[in-house]
Amino acid sequence: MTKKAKVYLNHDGGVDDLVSLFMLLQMDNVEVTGVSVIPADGYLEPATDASRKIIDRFSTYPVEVAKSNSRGKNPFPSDWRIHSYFVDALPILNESGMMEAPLSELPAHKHIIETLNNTEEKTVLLFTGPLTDLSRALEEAPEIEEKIQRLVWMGGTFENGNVQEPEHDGTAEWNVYWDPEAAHQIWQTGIEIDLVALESTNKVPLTPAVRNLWAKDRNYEGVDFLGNCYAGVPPLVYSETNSTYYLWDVLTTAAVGREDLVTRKVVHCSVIPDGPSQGRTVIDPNGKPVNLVYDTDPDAFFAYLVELAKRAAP
Ligand code: AGV
Ligand code: CA
Repeated sequence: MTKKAKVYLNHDGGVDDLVSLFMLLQMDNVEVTGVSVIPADGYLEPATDASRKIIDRFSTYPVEVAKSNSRGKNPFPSDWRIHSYFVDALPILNESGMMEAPLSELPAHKHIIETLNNTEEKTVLLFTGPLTDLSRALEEAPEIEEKIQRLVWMGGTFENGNVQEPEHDGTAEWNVYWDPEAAHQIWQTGIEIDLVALESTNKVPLTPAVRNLWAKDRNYEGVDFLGNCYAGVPPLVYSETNSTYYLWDVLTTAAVGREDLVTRKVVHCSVIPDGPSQGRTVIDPNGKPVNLVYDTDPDAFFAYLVELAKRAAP
């Protein structure tokens, strides 16, 4: 048997962040070494509680959760952040009335340092929100760079951005925009990055057809959980709006469990740290080489998602 990859997840409490945690826990080729929650696209308390309840309900092994005390430069709209309360309140996560997954006393960035140091092998860092905690961890303990196998990040785009905010030109992706300086900082390191950009996540929108697929299999507890999570967010029907939901983080997470689901190419790029294009990732011959994940096979991806969800609680 091949060895399980050690994966540490830092997420920011959106619906797809929490579904990502759920999926990661079902992968037989992955061991989750720790989880931390940053209050970017969600609120800290419900996102942390929901994470612990997902571990309680759907993990076969113990996983510790840590809260971040990081704050971003450009806050997410509260209309989006509020979704973390919805997932936390789902009956399936509250049936036992308990919350047993251990909560670390350390803030997320210190929890990252501790977990990497306590893990013998190199760790795959999976970030489905901004990079603030990683940037703070490296500032405090630069030596942990050697314990990182690679960073798989949902972030960035070289096409249209998804930030529609005053004083911004719309070229950035939100996870970069929330803390552009953190991303800029990580681009100065030697860490290998798989950048799951909007180019690929645009191919996996939430649609009524996808919802129907999950509804058909709702007799599986895990698939019912998926359907319920995504019942709280708007699908793509006629044309995209500012609130249309994609499976951004879930595709990113799937790319960890099944590398063949996505297509990569190396691009040299940098991050704009301030001004009207802050958070934009740009092609730059003198920039950092990253593995840009720009394409996927949506059918294979959705099939993998359902396969994992069925495994959770048949
Ligand atoms: O830009 C995508 C990132 C992903 O990590 N997040 C959502 C995913 O968790 C921000 C975001 C962009 N558009 C959104 C977002 C929307 N319409 N609703 C909620 N979050
Ligand atoms: Ca996210």
